[in-house]
Amino acid sequence: MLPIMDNHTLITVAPTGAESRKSDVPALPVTLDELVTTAKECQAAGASVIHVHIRDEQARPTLDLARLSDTVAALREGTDLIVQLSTGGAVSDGFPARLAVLDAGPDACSLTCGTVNFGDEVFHNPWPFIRELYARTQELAVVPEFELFDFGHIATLHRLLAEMGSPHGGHVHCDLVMGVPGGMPGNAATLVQAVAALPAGATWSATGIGRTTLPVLFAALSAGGHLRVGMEDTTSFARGRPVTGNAELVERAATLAALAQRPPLSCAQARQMLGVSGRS
Ligand code: KMH
Ligand code: ZN
Repeated sequence: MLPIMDNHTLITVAPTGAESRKSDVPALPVTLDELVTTAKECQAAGASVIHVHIRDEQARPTLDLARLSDTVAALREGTDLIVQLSTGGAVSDGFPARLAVLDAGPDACSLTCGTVNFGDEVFHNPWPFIRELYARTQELAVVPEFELFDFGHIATLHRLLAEMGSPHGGHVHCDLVMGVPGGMPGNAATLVQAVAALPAGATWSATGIGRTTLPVLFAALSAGGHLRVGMEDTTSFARGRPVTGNAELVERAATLAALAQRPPLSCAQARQMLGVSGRS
């Protein structure tokens, strides 16, 4: 029998991000209530991981620790989703605040493996910061997901694992973030090359930003990968049709995964695959 991860699909939802403005995208979940509501809907639709960025009272991105801790608690209370906090934050966030995210006690966190041009900005992830963040995940028993925006990030992931050993939980899971202006393009040929370069035994998901969403989703499914979807990555459902909520993106991913004979993993199965411990 195939291992569960080979005939099922992990669906991660990234509902908010740090880039879109609520005033431009009214359906974006920015309050804690909106986030928990969308999280429940997305779990029901087939998501098992939630990648979390939060906003302040004015709906601006924040890494405020008390707010992050409340968010982790509320998502645990309201859902079974694996709570993965973003350590990327917004491009304007400094390294100390990004490291401190782990003090909010999430199950998991994102860990980007290199600096990348990010539209007109730069998303800074120098090697010493990557090392420090990784060491902190190991100390605090947080499972990292390695975010890979470009091929150099894959080389850095190999270096990180060689120098610092396995992640907490013992399993390497990567997310290919494709189609960022400045990163690798979001298309099937690039995805296949990137997957071939990943560490042996790693599992991977992929997401395509903006109009690369669908090409990357179909390529990931056909190459045996997992999926990340959500309004962090796209605010259009189809040409000229804005997303009305994260759940419809998860529903579409779950439907396509089921058609591909790899239905969504449950939250418990996702925990097992990623090495995230159950909640006590
Ligand atoms: N908002 C981007 C600058 C992550 O969450 O770890 C970084 C990002 C990656 O979204
Ligand atoms: Zn993010």
